[in-house]
Order: sequence, then C-alpha cells, then structure tokens
Amino acid sequence: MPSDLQHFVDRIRAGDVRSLARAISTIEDNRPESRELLKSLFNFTGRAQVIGLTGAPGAGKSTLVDQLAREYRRQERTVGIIAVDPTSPYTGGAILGDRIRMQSHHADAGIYIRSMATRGNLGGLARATTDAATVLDAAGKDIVLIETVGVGQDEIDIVRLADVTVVILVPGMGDDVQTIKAGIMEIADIFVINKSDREGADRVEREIRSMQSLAIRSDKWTPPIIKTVASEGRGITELAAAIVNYEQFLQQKDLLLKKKISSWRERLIEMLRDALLERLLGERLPEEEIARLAADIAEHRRDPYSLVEEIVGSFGGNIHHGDTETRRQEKVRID
Ligand SMILES: Nc1nc2c(ncn2[C@@H]2O[C@H](COP(=O)(O)OP(=O)(O)OP(=O)(O)O)[C@@H](O)[C@H]2O)c(=O)[nH]1
Ligand SMILES: [Mg+2]
Repeated sequence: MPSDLQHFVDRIRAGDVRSLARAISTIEDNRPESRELLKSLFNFTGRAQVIGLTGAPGAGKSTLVDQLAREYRRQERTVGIIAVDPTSPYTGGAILGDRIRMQSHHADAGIYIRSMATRGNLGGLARATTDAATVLDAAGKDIVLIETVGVGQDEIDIVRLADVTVVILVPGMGDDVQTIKAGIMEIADIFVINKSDREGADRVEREIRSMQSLAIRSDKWTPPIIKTVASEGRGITELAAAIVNYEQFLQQKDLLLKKKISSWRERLIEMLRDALLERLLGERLPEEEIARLAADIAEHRRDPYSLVEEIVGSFGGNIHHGDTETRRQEKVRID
C-alpha cells in the first residue's frame, strides 16, 4: 500500500474528523481512489452496529436520532450519524434545523455527524451511504445511525442494508399506515410511533397490529411498537432496549450472519452490475454507439432483444486485453 494511503487509513482508524470527512467526500464523488481506500478499510470493519431509521418527512427522525445518540453516549458507546438529505424541497427548513440541533453534540468527540447529498444521482446514493457507513465502522464507531426519508426506493435500499431497521410513523396523518408505501412497512424490524404526545397514537398502533396479523415474517420476529416523544426524550430508553432485544433475537437464532449474507448478496450483485456496466459502456459502447443503436431500434432496423443478447454474449473474459481481431469479430456480430 502506498505510504500516503497507509497514512490516510491510519488517520481514519484513529477517528480523525478531517480524514473522515475527506474519505466520505471521496466516496460521495465516486472518485477512483475511493475504491483503493475501501479495499484497505474493509479488513477493519464488521464491528459497528448499523441502525437505519426511516419515515415520512417531518416525522421526527432527526430528533429521534439525536436522542438515541445521546442515549448511546450515556452508555459510553461511540456514534457515527449519516443523515441522507431528503430530496423533497419542502423539508429544506427542517434540514437546516437539524444542523443547528445537532451542533449540540459538537464538542463530543464520540459523535461524528455527516450528511450525504443526493447529488441528483439517486442510483449511487445507496452505494455511497453504505460505503460511508463502512468508513465510520473502520473508524471504530460502535453504532452507526443512518437517517433517510422513506419516500423512494433508494432510501428503502439504504435502510434495508442496515442491521436493524426502525420505521417511524406519526399519528394524525389520516389513514397513515395504509398510505405508507408497502415496501417501507415490510422492512421494519421495529416500529416507532413518534409524536405520541399527539392524539391518535393508539390508532396507529392498532393499524400496525392489524397489518402484522396479516403477514408473518419468515424469521417469526414480530416487530415491537415503541411510542416516543422524541422532542422530550420520552421512549428513547425503550427504543434502545428494543434494538438490543432484536439483536439478541438475531444472535440466538443465528440470524445475524444470515442477514448479513443476504444483504451482501444484494450488494455484491449491485456492485457487479455497476462495475460490468461501467466497463461495458466505457470500453465497448461509447455514448455515440448507444445513440446509434437506439436509433436503429427506434427506426425498427434492429430488434433490441437480439441486440442485447449479442452484446452480452460478446462480453466475455477478454475484456481487459481484447485484441483487435476479437474486437473486429465482435463488431461484425453486433452490426
Ligand atoms: N410534538 C412533537 N413534535 C416533535 C416530536 N419529535 C419531533 N418533533 C418536531 O417535529 C419537527 C420535525 O422534526 P425532525 O426531527 O426535523 O423531523 P425529520 O423526520 O428529521 O424531518 P426531515 O428530515 O425533514 O424529514 C420538529 O419541529 C421537531 O421538534 C414529538 O415527539 N412530538
Ligand atoms: Mg431530518
């Protein structure tokens, strides 16, 4: 390993705040050096407990994350927080509020807070967030909390990769449970009804219960429902205890490793898809070629089904050093 990379890795492992910031920016921008970095960091990961928290805009996620972080600090555990910026513009004010609220931890070296920009490239967000969690894990954070707004598939993908997924609902949003995307209800290991100081918390609880009675999870876990008032710090110890319970359940049943294997399976497929596509587009099919093929299809000179078969079929093992002869043959096959 080059000595500057070694030094960078050492700084990150020591939890140096500026190195963490730089590492995550490199990942966020998907710069090539981020891969070398992640390769070196991977050996030092696998210790942190990653907790994903998701819910509708304004549900109180940041307030809850903030309180949970306090709770973990009381238990003398170090915490990394990744707040994935919501894309919806109307939550802009709340984000600013987050930053100010979260400043209260600023003096505490045991907490590192980072927000991830969506950068308009949603596909890369799940990758960037999980890789950022890897960095915080390598930095020795005991707990990594990831906050996302549960509005899109990408956000669901992010929290699904966490060890524990907390779905936050609030009372008073009409037929809340029914209108919340089915996908987000299914990923909950723990439900939180935040803003339980408001009317209707019991009704939300009943709705979750009736929904749960319809679908039994394959691991037989029944997600508990925890009522919180995050703004007053109520219900936070109960939530922390529910997280411990779930962890213990996973351990007893030997499910933690299974869960990790299944999420790595998904991540691996995603990484392969990205890498193969990048290579395919970069080496074989430049933008003009894609445009030309697309025009061929649009004008019915070619059918897309055989085209894809041909391209994928030609994408063999000689990607690295495909000689001109092979390339020419492949070109003939494609044209
Ligand atoms: N009444 C009440 N208000 C709360 C509670 N928890 C949070 N809030 C308030 O709800 C508002 C939104 O809280 P946030 O923590 O910013 O919510 P969020 O889900 O992170 O919001 P986005 O990140 O913008 O989606 C703030 O004004 C909080 O003070 C609660 O338990 N009860
Ligand atoms: Mg927030």
